[in-house]
Amino acid sequence: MSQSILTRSAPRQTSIRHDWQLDEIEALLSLPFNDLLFMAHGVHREYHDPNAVQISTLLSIKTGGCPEDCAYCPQSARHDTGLQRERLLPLDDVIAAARKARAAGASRFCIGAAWRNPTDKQLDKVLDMIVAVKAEGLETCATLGMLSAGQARRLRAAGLDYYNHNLDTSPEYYGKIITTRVYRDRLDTLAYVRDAGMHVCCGGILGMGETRRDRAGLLQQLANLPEHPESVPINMLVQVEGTPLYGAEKLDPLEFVRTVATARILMPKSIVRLSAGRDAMSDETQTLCFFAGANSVFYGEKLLTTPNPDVDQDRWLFERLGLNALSLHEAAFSVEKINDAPSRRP
Ligand code: SAM
Ligand code: DTB
Ligand code: SF4
Repeated sequence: MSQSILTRSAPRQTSIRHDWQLDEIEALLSLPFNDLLFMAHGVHREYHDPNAVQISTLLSIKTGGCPEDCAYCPQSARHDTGLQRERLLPLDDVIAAARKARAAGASRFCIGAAWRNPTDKQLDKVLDMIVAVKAEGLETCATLGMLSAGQARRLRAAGLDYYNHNLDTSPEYYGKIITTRVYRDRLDTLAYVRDAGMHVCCGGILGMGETRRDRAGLLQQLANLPEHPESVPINMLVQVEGTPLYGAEKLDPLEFVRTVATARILMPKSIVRLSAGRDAMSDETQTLCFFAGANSVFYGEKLLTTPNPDVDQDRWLFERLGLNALSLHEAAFSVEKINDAPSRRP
């Protein structure tokens, strides 16, 4: 266990809030960079082992042909991206991929489907996959689109640990990106997931032409949920030719780091995942994100359909930074124990 000596016995001062105002969040995002990173890193150390990074692996179980019109997504049937549509993967392929992910050191295996929502018949097949992946000793996560309350309960009963469902952007900007569903639909699914007793994985995408105020708006929605999502994936848009957002003005990487830092301050306990977009990101930008409070990545050469840094490249980065790829549950638990131990010195 790699508990940093610098975190030991640090009392927690940052409280968990759910009443963040938009202006407050925008003010954080606009702080001088060093002040923002100093604050975010301080919060990070209060709640997490600063030298631990959790690794998750993604598998697309149903690729392409999605009826939704998300302007960023290569899997929408409405955009001509040249992506080959595929049928639902057979169970054995999913098990083989989970074994490979575990052998590479992943602690969580996430399956994704290009659906608006699963039908009950499709869900039956996914439930078998969840049972099988759990039997391999991995935490399970799924992202299948919108769910009914009953579907959320069935997923939980099968043993699903996390459900990923992103808000993607601010409520105000959402209509510019997606017209086939509304923000409320996303919030409803998140509530069903929570009520069913699953952990929530919810974040968004930056670099879609949104303003800083929109980024603040996204973070406000996440931070003011009744409970903070356990995982908050922050994606940098992967620009795919054929999607409406291909050619959009690129976001300044330092603005991306600012958003990660602000997410860490607003949601101290959550695991903040540096998600899509790492392939086009410098090691230095990623390093700043880890300093700012990111403590999870997707590992493996492919996300769902787009490239991700290869495993050797990531290992080399972690080695240079002294970051340990371990189960963050384990790491968070150990910090919890240290901080909350009755024998703790003041
Ligand atoms: N269809 C389901 C849904 O939309 O909820 C699950 C799969 S969908 C691909 C999962 C998430 O991937 C989206 O919510 C979005 O945040 C992210 N995503 C998709 N395309 C992306 C891209 N080109 N760049 C960055 N993130 C992307
Ligand atoms: C998330 O926030 N990012 C991941 C995961 N959740 C499912 C997906 C990224 C997808 C990037 C585009 C692709 O590979 O198709
Ligand atoms: Fe479909 Fe999900 Fe892609 Fe939207 S993000 S087009 S819902 S696969």
